[in-house]
Amino acid sequence: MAPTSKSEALRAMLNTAKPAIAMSAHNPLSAKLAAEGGFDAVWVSGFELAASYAVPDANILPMGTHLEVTRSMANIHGLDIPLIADLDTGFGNAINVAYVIPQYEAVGAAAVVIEDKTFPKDSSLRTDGRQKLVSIEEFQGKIAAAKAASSMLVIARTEALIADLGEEEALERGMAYVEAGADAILIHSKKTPDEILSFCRAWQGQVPLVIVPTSYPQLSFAEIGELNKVGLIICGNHAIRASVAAMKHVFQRILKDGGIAGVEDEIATVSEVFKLQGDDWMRELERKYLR
Ligand code: SPV
Ligand code: MG
Repeated sequence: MAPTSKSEALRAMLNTAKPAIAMSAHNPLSAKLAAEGGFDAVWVSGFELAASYAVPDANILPMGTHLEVTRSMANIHGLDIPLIADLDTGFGNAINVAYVIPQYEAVGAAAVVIEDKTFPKDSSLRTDGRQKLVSIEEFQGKIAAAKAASSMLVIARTEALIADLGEEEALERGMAYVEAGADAILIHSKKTPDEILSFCRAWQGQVPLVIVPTSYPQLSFAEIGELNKVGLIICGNHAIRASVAAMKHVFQRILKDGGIAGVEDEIATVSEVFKLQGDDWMRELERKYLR
């Protein structure tokens, strides 16, 4: 699929009565597992990628690392799932955004998310994190620069609730970002569901909302659909957290057992991994071309 058709496919999925579900990924393998698992889209998560390098999610990794993993996901043979790239703050100001956005479209992203924090950012989920926002006008400039630079969906993310600025400020920012051309508004929150429920009910903007329910996991997808405001739900970090839990368990068990036999039934088989590596396609190539 050409980038434009991928973004159009994603746009068509943003149905507020039945929100699309994106799964996070930190490498092509996790993206492939998300696609094969039935998710509508892949969230190329900055948090997951940073965690996979064992560094904080605070613009420690260079933009090129995130761009390269996005490219690698888009190039998985036979995989055609929209990629939503988490661009943090856009790696600088509106000028940086103008340079960065076409590069993401060129590697095959369908959408980008840009957040209204200052660069360098800090993780929204971090207790006592450094949550400072740029002005509404400055962020409108970044959205306009992003929109002008590609045909991808531009999702504007406000961190007003994360920065404890209150619902009124969050609503004002959301509306201002729609005015600047945003295709959807990601409203992030790390409190009980009440904060996000109240925001969603108050939202009168003409574009769908996007949420990342990490901190209020009790809210089901069906309940979110009933609000009729959210077009996309992002499972923000479940690939990396699942991997960490599984690896810890297996590593501990191997040392405790003094051998690898005990975990055999708990881990993927080698042939399953071959399959994920696209072994079927390589066999086809071997048959066709190796002489
Ligand atoms: C990410 O997954 O990188 C996100 C979501 O931006 S959060 O970590 O909740 O900020
Ligand atoms: Mg992020």
